Amino acid sequence: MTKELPTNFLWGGATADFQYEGGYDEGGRGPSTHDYETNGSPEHPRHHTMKMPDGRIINPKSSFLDAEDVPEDAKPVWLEDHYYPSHQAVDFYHHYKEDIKLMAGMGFNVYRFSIAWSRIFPNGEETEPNKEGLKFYDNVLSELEKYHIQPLITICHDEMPVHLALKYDGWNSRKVIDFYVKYAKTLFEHFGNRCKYWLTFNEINAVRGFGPSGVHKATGLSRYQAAHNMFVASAKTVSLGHKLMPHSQFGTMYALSTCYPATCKPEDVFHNQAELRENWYFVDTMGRGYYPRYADEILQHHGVKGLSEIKMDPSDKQTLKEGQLDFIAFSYYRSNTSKAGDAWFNVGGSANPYLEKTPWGWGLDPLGLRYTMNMIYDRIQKPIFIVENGMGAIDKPDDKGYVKDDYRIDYLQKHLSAMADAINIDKVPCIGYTMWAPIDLISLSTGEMKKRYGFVYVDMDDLGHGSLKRIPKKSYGWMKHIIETNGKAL
Ligand code: BGP
Repeated sequence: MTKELPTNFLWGGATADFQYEGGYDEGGRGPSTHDYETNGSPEHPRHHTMKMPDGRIINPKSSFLDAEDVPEDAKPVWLEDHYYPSHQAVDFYHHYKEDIKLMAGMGFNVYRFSIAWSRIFPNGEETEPNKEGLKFYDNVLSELEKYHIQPLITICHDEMPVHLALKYDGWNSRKVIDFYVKYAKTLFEHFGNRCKYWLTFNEINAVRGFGPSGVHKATGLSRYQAAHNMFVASAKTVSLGHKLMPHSQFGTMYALSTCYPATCKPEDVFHNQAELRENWYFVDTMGRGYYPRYADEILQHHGVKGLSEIKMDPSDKQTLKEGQLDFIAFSYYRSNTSKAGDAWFNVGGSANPYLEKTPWGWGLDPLGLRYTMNMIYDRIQKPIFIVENGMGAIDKPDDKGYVKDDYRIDYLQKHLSAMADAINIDKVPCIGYTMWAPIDLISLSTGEMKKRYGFVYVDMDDLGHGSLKRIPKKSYGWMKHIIETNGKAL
């Protein structure tokens, strides 16, 4: 069967502001929750306790404010003099012209990026947006238009102005819904005629474990309250977007690295069904516009009695119904396994003996991508969009900075072939594919540079030292050819 894709298929790459953009104190940008993360160097592990500006001590486990994970022996410290990855990142802020040209060189016709909320509303509560912040993204859009690359904008990628996290406890508060909708409306009024595809949130289902909620004391209840408030914020935004921009299309992005039962023992299979529902809870509610019948079961896994414990407004039901998503966007990197007795959201998963693994233990599973695409479409009959997939690896440049990343080519070849089979053989409608991440940037989970994903090498190390020079890798030319042939060469 041919691997050639439909003519209107969108090919591109995806990035997130705090891992890529830098310029954290330029152009009037306010501090974002991500600005308070350390890097992941051995001397200063990323999961570090730190003091927030208001004196509270937090441990931003992974990328989020989550106090319950502070280890008992942690010594609270203010890490003022340490390197924070989001401060410079790889400086797209000053390299956007060069980077977009490199993307165009591969033939991209879509580029997914996130807007930094605190660049538009520095503390989240202002009534007027920051003009310089809008101007920066205007410039980015103009550059994309020059090369006929259409944007796919993530409104909120795991972050918020730190002020909203501190003052309101992030998404735990309904007040943040209004701040978010005001922010989204500003984007629609300003960029609406230049962008068709929008994502309201990145990996929203991560809220259940280590999520991007800005919640200070994360408990089962506060996490699921945050999720509810995010559902409502997303639905309001989708309805508003449809009204202001009749041709717009909305998705939310889910982390859907799938999960298999560790064995065919019925108890493991049954446990795995519930583990999968942990994610479907988010997809079903936003894709269908109402909470699924198993919602209470999921909440009980997290110590919440049921939906009756979540604070809702009487109008929320209608809001969710009206603000359903147009497409389902997801990230896929690997698959996991689960067995009876495993903790919920066991993202590391039990070992799968049939899969090879990356240096970070992520099981490589291209067929799992095809399986996931089918599962989503069977469930929610709406188009899908693969908005993240890629291979984090330790690249070793030669003395000219050139990286021969055959392993990445192999990973992408297999995953893109599986995707083409899902589209051509299984008839799953898929709008496009944006590879994470076209240019090397900072890893979310490790805060390091050494876990690289790009088609383009960036000369920078874990502590932010380097020339920031961009050098295309071997995979750059390979991907260019795949896009040129619209997948036929896979
Ligand atoms: C997703 C995030 C991205 C990105 C990616 C790769 O969860 O949406 O922001 O970083 O994962 O993960 P990592 O950087 O941890 O390897």
